[in-house]
Amino acid sequence: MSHPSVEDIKINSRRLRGTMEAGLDDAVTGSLNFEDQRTIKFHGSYQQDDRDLRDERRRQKLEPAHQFMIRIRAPGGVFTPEQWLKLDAIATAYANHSLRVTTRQTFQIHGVIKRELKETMQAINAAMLDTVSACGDVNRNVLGATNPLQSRLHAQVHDWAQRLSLHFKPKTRAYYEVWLDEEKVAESGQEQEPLYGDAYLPRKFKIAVAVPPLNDVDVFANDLGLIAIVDAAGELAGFNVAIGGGMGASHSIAAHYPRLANVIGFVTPDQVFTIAEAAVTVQRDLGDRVERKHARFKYTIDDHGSDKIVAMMEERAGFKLQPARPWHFDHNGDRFGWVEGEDGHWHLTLSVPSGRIVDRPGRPHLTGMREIARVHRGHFRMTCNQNLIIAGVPAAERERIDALVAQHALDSENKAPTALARSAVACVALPTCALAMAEAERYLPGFVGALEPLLDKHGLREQPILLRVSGCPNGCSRPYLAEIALVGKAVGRYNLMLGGDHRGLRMNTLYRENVTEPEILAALDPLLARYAAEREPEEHFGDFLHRAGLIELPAYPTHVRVDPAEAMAGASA
Ligand code: SRM
Ligand code: SF4
Repeated sequence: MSHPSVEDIKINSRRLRGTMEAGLDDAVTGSLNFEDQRTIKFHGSYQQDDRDLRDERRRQKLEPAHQFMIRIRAPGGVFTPEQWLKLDAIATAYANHSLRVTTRQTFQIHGVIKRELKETMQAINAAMLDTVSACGDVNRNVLGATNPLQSRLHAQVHDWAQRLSLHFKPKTRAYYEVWLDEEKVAESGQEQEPLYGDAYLPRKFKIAVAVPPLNDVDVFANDLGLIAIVDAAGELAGFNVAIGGGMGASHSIAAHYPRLANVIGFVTPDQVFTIAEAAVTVQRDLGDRVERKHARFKYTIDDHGSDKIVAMMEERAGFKLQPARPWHFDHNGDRFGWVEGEDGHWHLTLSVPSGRIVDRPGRPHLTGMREIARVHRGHFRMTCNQNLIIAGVPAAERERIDALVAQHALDSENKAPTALARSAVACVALPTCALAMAEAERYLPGFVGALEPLLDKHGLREQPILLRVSGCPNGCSRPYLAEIALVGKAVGRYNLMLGGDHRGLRMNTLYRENVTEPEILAALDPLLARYAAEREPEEHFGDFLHRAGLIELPAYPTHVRVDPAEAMAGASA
């Protein structure tokens, strides 16, 4: 029997209700039916199965070990200590005893069984959090810059992220009925969705707000990027607008490619919602509703031409974009350790290996963060590089936080032997991700360990080289923006991509295809040797590879949409 298309499922879902309530009550299986597995994504959850157990369960003629991943909607990535404690309790009671910071600065929990799914959703709600639109063909978690130095701007940007998230939240009450037992009213299932319409968007849509000089949100990887522009008095003048970023690709299918957003102009703060709505609705109306792999905004833009899309956006918005204003990004990473913010509070950024907060022998990170949340009076900020900031600490409290950090080895990764290890990012991949072709999160420590002797040999221990690992070409760790990236092809085999920059402005390119760890190390050794010997002062690895002519720009049909040199000078591409 063939399954209905996702487009049909959305339209027939009675505004994202489907048959989920009955499915949750069905005790015979740990799974939802095909349609509801698609619909539940809009509620922030994915049905998965433990892939480590898949073969064994098949042998035993058991259904797969079905379980659910839940993703929180947290625009700007800020959590209170009370919320932390509640999430920790949820992860411990219902999930796999870990909290996973994602590359979109929120939390995922894994391993929730169907029988406990509703209880878990209710517990999340009791923490004053929700999971609406964390997944699905709608606007996703809105990213906001986390730079702790700019406390005042951070508050503003966080507010923008919140408001944008709210603005693009679907109007359906499905979430509240299915999970929170909200009473059904006459129009249940027929709510108006003025922004999205009956079939929602063709595909996910992502928005990020960056504050130069840090591009910690990787703004150009988003469907809609907003780059805050500050005037001479330090006030927010508005935003440069960039459209059409996306990392998803397929191995060997040239038509599926990553793309950096192109900057199309500048808007004042009062124009932001209008232009964002114009982008979303143009994509809603023009995006590909037949081939999902070709349905992101980036393809709509490339198929119709950026000029046409911008003209349509301007027409819908009712105003012309101003020319883009100068901006400059220094880098797209996090700065670790304590810094004092403009507001006099202190902020401690901790490097979290692949964002996984869990108790391991000698590194009781989940317990440690629980202890900190019990005494901390500020808040916690998640970064888009899967790290966390204990934010808003009064000077007098630093010692107490430091003691808890040390006691629970929460700074173990801040003290990692190489700068590369501290900033590395890896997606979840196996065992929970259904699309993983190779390990990523579980492989990162081993790979970083294997690279260490090479970095040592060439005196590059403290050189910040950006490494990102993804278990498949979908690019959840934004690997195509890394100086060194491994993109999974099969178990133990990766495409080695090289030459991204450290500002999120240039994509890397394929250097070796389908290689194993020894082959990767053998390929990197001479490049690192030349880099160590020939680099110019302050020159980064990715930039060096290009200057030395050791790699070329990528062969994607559209590749670098923002020329780094122009971007440095503030021009738009
Ligand atoms: Fe992602 C799908 C995990 C950020 C591009 N992503 C998935 C799924 C849900 C697999 C699936 O569809 O069955 C993964 C769940 C794994 C698991 O077990 O948890 C998954 N993506 C993640 C996270 C958790 C990676 C991480 O280690 O942090 C990130 C969650 C973000 C969040 O909180 O919302 C995550 N995913 C990203 C990013 C990075 C970003 O947004 O800045 C990208 C690249 C940007 C983009 O969207 O183009 C990304 N994920 C994808 C794609 C490719 C989409 C495409 O255009 O082709 C897929 C596959 C799909 O949607 O079909 C995907
Ligand atoms: Fe899964 Fe691939 Fe995303 Fe990694 S990049 S989490 S393997 S979909």
